[in-house]
Amino acid sequence: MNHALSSDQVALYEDVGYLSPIPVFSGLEVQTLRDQFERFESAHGQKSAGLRTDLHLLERWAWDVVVDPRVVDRVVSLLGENVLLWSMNWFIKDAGDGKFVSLHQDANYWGLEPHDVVTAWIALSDASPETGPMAFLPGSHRGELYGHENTYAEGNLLSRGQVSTARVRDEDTSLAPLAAGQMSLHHVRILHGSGPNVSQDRRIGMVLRYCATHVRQTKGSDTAVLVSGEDAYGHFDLLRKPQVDNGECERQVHLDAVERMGKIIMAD
Ligand SMILES: O=C(O)CCC(=O)C(=O)O
Repeated sequence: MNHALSSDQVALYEDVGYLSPIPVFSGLEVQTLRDQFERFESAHGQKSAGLRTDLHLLERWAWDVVVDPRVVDRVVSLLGENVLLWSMNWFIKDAGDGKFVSLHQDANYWGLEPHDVVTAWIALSDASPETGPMAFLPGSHRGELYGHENTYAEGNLLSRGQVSTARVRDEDTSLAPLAAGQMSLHHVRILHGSGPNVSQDRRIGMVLRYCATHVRQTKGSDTAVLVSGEDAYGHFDLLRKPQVDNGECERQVHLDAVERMGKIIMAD
C-alpha cells in the first residue's frame, strides 16, 4: 500500500508550510514504541539524553521507524522520490518541567542547502494543547529567513536557546496538537516554537529530519541514511541499519555521526 499524500495535502503544505495531524501508528504500535524508548532511557540513565540523537544508528526499532513507508511515502510526496534521513532528535517535555522551544527557523543553523528539507514530528505520547504542542506561523516558510539571537535561556530545549528576531503575535500562529501515533510534517524555513507542558504526562516527540538527495551540507562532512530511491549525488556518507542493538561497531558509527552533527550545529 502506498501512503502518498493527496494533491490537496501537498498543495496545503506548499501554502502553509506544514501538515497536521497525519495518523501513522495504531495505539498498540505507539505504546510499543514508547515502551522501547523508555526502556532505552532506563538502561542508559542520564547518558540517554546524549545517546538518543540519531538513535536509529544504535537500535533497530528506531531504524524501522525512519524507513516506515507510512512516514517515508508522505515525505516522498513533498520532496520527490530520492530521499535521505538526515537526523533524528527527541523533543521531550516532562510533566510540569517548564521546558519550551522558542520561535525559530531550522534552516538557519543546519547548513543544509537548498531548503528541500522536511521534519516529521511523531508523537509517542499525546501532544494535546496542555502539553505544549508545536505552534507554526502559517506561510512563513515562503518569507524571509530571519536572524536569531542565542539566549541560552534556562528551559529552552534548543541547543543555544535560539530566538528568531521575527516579530510574531501569538494569535497569528496555529497550534498543531497531536494524539499519540500521529505526526506533523513541517518545512525547514517555517517559524515555529512551543510552550510548556502543564499536563500530567510526558510529551515525547520523535523527530525525523529528511532531505532530498540533491541537498548539500555546507558546514562540514556529514552522514545520512537513504530511505527512498537512489542517491546520485554522494553529498553525505551513507550509513546502514544496525546489525545488533547497541553493538560495539554500532556505537562507533553512532558516535562519529553525532560528533560530526554536533560540529555542524555549533559551527557558528
Ligand atoms: O518539539 C517542539 O516543541 C519543537 C520541535 C522543533 O523545533 C522541530 O522539530 O524543529
